[in-house]
Amino acid sequence: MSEPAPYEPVPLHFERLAPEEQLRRSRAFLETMAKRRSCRFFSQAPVDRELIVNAVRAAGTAPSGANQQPWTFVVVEDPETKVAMRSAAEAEEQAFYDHGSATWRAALAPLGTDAVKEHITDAPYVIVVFAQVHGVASGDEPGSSVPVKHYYVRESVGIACGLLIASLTHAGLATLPHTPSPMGFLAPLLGRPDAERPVLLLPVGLPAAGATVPKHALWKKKLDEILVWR
Ligand code: IYR
Repeated sequence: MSEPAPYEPVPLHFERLAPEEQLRRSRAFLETMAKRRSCRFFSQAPVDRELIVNAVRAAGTAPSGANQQPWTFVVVEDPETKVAMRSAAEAEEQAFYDHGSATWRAALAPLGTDAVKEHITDAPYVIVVFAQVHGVASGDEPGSSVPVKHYYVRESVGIACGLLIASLTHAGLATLPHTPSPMGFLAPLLGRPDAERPVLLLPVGLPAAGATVPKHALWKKKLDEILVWR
């Protein structure tokens, strides 16, 4: 089995910003993020692949438990694969909207969601984020492999998803974090190994002409409801 890398400190490269520049960047980023809204209606207009690649690279810089980086980002652009994902997701969603928890459905009512998921086929890209519940290392026998325990997988992948959405938003793209439940169809459909679990399906693109958002989604908690100083 491969040994872990030894501890070896190297210099930290850190760009110190002037206070005014810190404030300028902080405010500009806040202004961009404050305008972000999940978008359910996508134009089919193409989007530069580099925007997607750069966002995945940014997500891949996320801190993670033991720096194990337990994530895989599958970018679906193939129309047939999108159609297959949409029909599998819609079948799951239909079951949820017909028979799912009444309390849950009531909580979603202000969002106006339903089982129709045209965003999966309309958006030029759908990024499917997978969590690697364990890693794989080569075993003692030639050609064999052994599982490697991964730590804080949910937290790590959650942080990476946040960076992914922030990066795409910063690049002027619209996204929709979509979590069809239980998403069991995604790993086989996308040819992912057993150790990977889907976490998020993220259509990415530009909003369709006339796209709307639910008024309820404009509401964000006030600062004093989310920030506590001690
Ligand atoms: N997965 C369903 C239901 C849904 C659940 C939550 I939590 C939402 O914030 C929105 C929808 C769907 O995508 O319609």
